[in-house]
Amino acid sequence: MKKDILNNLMNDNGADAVLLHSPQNRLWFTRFSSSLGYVLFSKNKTYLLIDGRYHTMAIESKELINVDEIINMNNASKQINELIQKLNIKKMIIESDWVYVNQFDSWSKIFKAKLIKTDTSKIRMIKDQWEIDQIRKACDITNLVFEKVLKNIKIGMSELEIARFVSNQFLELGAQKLSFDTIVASGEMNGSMPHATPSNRTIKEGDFVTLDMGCYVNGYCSDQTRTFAIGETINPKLIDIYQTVLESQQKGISALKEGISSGDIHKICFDYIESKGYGEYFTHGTGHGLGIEIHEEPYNAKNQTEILRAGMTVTVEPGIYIPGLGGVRIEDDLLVTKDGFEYLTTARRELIHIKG
Ligand SMILES: [Mn+2]
Repeated sequence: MKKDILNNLMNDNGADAVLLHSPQNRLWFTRFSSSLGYVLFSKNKTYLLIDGRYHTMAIESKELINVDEIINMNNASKQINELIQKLNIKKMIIESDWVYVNQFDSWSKIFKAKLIKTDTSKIRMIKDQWEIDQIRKACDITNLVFEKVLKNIKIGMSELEIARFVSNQFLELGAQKLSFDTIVASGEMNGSMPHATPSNRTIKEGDFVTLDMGCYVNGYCSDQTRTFAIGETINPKLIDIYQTVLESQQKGISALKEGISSGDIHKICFDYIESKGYGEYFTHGTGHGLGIEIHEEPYNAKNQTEILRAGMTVTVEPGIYIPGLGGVRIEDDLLVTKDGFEYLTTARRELIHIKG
C-alpha cells in the first residue's frame, strides 16, 4: 500500500525515484526510526542509507519493511549519486516540505538527476491497520493515565506537579515517550489560554482544569484533552461553556465520514458555538490529523478543503476560552470510516467533578 502511494507520487510527477529524507516519512515507509538517513525508492528496488550509529540496528531490526538493501552511509551525497547513475534515474522526487534550501542547492550541483520538488505532507494521511493499531494502543494508555489523574489529583497540587505525575504515569504504563509537553491549565487565568504552560499555580475548589496530553507507541501518537471540575461549587457559566463545547464536539464527530471536507467539520463545530454566543472565544481550528506527527494533514480548520477518506485519523477538539472566567476544551482522536467514524480515545466525556 505504501509502495502504491510512492508509485502514484512518481507517476503524477513523471519521476522514476523518490528520495525520502525526513525522519517521519522514513519511519512511515520502513518502520525504522533514526534521526538521519535516506530512503531511495525506485521502480524496482528500495535502498535504506543509514550511518554507523544505526547500521547494525537496521540490519537486526525485526520491524523493518519495504527495504531491499541497507547501505552503510559514510558519504550520503556521493553514495546517493552512485545509485542515481547505477539505476539510471532521470527525475527524482525530493521532499519540498522538508529539505533545507542549502541542502537542495548542494544536491542540485552533485546529483546527476533532475530534482522534482514535491510536497509529501499528505502521503501519510490514510493509515493502514498496523498504524491504526499503534494509535489505538497510545490512546488506551492515555485513558489509563487520565483515570490515574482523576484518582490522584488533590486541591493544593500545582499544575506542574500534575504535569510531572502525567509524565511518570505514561512511562510506567509503557509509553515510548510523551507526544508533546503536557498542558495543564487551571482557573480563570491559565484556563483561558488554549496552550498555557503548566505553572506553580495550585488548584482550588471551583476550578476548571484542562488537561491536554498524549504519548507515543511504536512511533505513533495519541492526543487527548479533557476539562474537569474541582469540587461541586462551580460557576454556572463554566457549566454552560462545558455543555456547549461537548455538544459542539459531538456534532462535529457525528458528521465524520468518508466524503465530508475537513473544513466542514470545523464549520459544524464553530457554527454551533457561535449560535450559543461564544463564537469570539473559539479561537483555533477544530482539529488535525495525527499519526507519526502530532499535527499532520488533514487539518479540520477554517477554509480547509481536504476531503476526508476512510483510514484517516483526526482529532475533533473545539474549545471556548474566556479571559477572567476560564476555559474548556474536549478533544478526541477518531478514525474516519466509509460510513462514519470510530473513537480511538475512550476517556469519559461527561463533566467530572473531583472531590478535592
Ligand atoms: Mn490536538
